[in-house]
Amino acid sequence: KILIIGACGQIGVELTLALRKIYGGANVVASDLREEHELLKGTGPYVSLDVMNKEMLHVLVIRHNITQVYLLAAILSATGEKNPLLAWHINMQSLLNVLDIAKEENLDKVYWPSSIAVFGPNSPKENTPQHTTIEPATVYGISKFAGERWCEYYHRHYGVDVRSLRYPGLISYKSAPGGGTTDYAIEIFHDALEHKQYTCFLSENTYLPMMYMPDAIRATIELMEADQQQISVRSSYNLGAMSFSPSEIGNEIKKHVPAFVMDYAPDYRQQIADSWPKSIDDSQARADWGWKPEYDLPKMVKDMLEHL
Ligand code: VAH
Repeated sequence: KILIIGACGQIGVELTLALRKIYGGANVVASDLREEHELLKGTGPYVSLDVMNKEMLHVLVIRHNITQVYLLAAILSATGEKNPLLAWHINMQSLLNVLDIAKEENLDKVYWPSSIAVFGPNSPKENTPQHTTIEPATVYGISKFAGERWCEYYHRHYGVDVRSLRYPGLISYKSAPGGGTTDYAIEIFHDALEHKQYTCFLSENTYLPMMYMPDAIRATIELMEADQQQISVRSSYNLGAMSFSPSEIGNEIKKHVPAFVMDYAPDYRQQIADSWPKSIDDSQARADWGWKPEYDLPKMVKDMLEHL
């Protein structure tokens, strides 16, 4: 059975629904600190869980016969900069709790997301390679990079089959984002439809690697279903789909909402975005387990607006 930790978050809701469709609702236990998300109600078992409570997590894994854990709970980049030590503590201890229980209970597989946020100002900005200088400039990035090192350690020393993807900024409409720097690319849709206006907290030419949620969910499942010998990266795979700037997504939205206007008021999140790559080289993921994105900017904008 699968346990999803952080099932009510932006990724968690969609990953829970996708996994339940494949493996059956009863075989996917959803958990979060928060109460059950509307979209999850009636689709399978839900338990309240604080992943920082290792004993509680261990009991839950045994009681529900869990054999795979997806750990999605984390403090994201923007929120993390407001509370550095809390973000470090939560992002690291939650992962260590899961990895150690995976070792003790000999779990089949573990999934844990990293991020392009591991790259810092000294990494190549264009087509950032899988292996390169990695000097994260945010607490979130530091915790994700350290987490990647721990994943590789637990795989090498204890044989834990933990797999990971460095997600770009993710755009979705089913569940609210959780305090990320790329959240502008979600807010812009809601404001375009409600107010036909959006004030962006990043400057107009801030290019960032981005991906539509359906691609991210499919990548996660394809990675987790790959044979072990296909996996050559046990830290975290670079994963890419597209890159765009606020003005580019604004212009694409304007094709559907002609009255839409946009202005810019960069805030503290501009420095975070400026420390990240503009585009990602994900050739290792394509070579190892056949990764291929399906959504580009026009296709994503059309789908987002149709659903919203
Ligand atoms: C964030 N959405 O902004 C996350 C992600 C690459 C961005 O890690 O913090």
